[in-house]
Amino acid sequence: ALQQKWWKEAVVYQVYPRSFKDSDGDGVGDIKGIISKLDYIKSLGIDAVWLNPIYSSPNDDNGYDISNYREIMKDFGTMQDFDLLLQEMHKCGIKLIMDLVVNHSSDEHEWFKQSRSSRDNPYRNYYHWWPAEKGKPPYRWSFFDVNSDAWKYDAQTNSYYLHYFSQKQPDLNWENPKVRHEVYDIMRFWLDKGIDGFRMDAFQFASKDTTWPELPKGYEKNIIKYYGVGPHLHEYLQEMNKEVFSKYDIMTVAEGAGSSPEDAMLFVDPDRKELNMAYHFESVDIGKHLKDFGLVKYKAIFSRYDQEFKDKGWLAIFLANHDQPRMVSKFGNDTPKYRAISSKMLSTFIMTMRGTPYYYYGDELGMDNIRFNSIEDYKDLDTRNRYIGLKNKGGDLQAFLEQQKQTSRENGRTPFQWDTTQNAGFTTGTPWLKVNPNYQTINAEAQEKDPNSTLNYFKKLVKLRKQEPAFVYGTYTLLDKENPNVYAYTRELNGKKLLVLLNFSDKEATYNTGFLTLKSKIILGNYQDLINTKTNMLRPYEAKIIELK
Ligand code: TEU
Repeated sequence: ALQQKWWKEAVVYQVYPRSFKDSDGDGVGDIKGIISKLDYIKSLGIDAVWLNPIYSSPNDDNGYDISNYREIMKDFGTMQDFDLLLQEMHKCGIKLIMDLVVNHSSDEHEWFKQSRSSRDNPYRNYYHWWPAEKGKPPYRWSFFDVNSDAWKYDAQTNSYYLHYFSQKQPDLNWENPKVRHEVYDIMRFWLDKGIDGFRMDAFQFASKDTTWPELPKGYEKNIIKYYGVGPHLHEYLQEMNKEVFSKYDIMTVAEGAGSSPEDAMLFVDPDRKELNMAYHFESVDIGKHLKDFGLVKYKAIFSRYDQEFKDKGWLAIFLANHDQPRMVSKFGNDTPKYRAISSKMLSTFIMTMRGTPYYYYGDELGMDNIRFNSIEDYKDLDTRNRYIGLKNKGGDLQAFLEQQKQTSRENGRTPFQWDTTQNAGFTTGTPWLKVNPNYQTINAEAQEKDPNSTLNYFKKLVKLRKQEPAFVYGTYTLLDKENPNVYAYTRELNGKKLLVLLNFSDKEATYNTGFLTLKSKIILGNYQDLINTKTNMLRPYEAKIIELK
């Protein structure tokens, strides 16, 4: 039987601090802003908040480039603000999960400044260097580099340094025990303040084959296979567990966990003493929209992972985060007619699957993609650098911008829509990123008053999950596997059997689960009238949770 743990029973709400609430009118969200909205966060009924990085950073990649791991970013406030936030959250019974970004630091971190200054500097081996007299290093692909080249020439020591992400995010050398112990110290610094866990950013990439072999042509199309789970990764995680995690009652989650359910298990098998749970990218790396990818294949991904995890280990369930477009725009339907109903259907999915739900701020309102028209609107280096790269190659910029309207991760980073006042109540100044003009209709204030809003529906789902252990620990069984429109499954624990029916299409859809449900009780549904009009039929984007008798 699965072990009971608080982090398996928790619902995690992700706050993107830059865009949540600005308290001082500089257009950037901050810690005081979050504190001022703790009542709202508490009203959701969630258990834990995962906060994206709030450490000092020149913000090349919105805080994922850290220049001091023990300081708070000026835009976000002070260490005093942070201590207050943690204290106030704990008073409300909410736990705080911090982002730990240690595959790389900022190039403005003191370690890197030292490291690049001379070849014999004591910090030289904190990063990966390749002396230029050996020629060009074997090609390494980079996520954010304009030329997709992860080696950057640095004239000061006539050497190249490695950066899987941007030029301002040099990769730390995890083979160096000094680096590892510096990181453990940083982790203790935050854990001793009383935080409740870490999300391990890009950590699957931390270990590299430092003999730098040539990789096969086109390997970047399968990047996780080549960059994820390097030769010593699991040794590092075990050491980290022994040195740090085992001494605290916390939760840890791997962002990315190799390229298969078997890979993922190795991160979280409790016997191995590494991390608590993992989230994989297979179910989000499906291209532009789920309807093009196909529901049958999509269901198969979740079912395959669940199969591997049925007896041990634990996964996170998510449809969106700050690296993704908005959930409803990618997996649902954000036209006015279906936006709310399909948002509710997707929330039903996240909250009834096996795994800890990670729910992204604003999805409870059904916030959708902003779809910027111009490159000037984008602030994200991901979109901007790819645009420049394409421009240099003479590529089709118009087509690129069109595609970004659907896929850019900045679609998911627009300011939270609080009310109908200026800038949706996010800031009194000029917001760092445009506010979605639909805030006049989509905002928290209006939805709090409307009993049928996506917000109130989400709260019901959270309550239901908290009341019903079958949603946490119950076995998952996929039904009607080949159905291209309906995702149907049961969750079952100690004789209690819950049936979840989700119509992912904009048409009426039939299903065949093999159960007679006419007499069963519908516990929750996203349509106002819960009556079954026709048997074995769901209305467009309908979601139902039924207790089978
Ligand atoms: O993302 C790591 C990651 O693996 C990326 O591939 C991610 O899928 C990509 O950014 C999508 O465009 C983490 C953070 O979540 C991301 O925000 C950071 O930019 C990145 O690390 C570098 O720290």
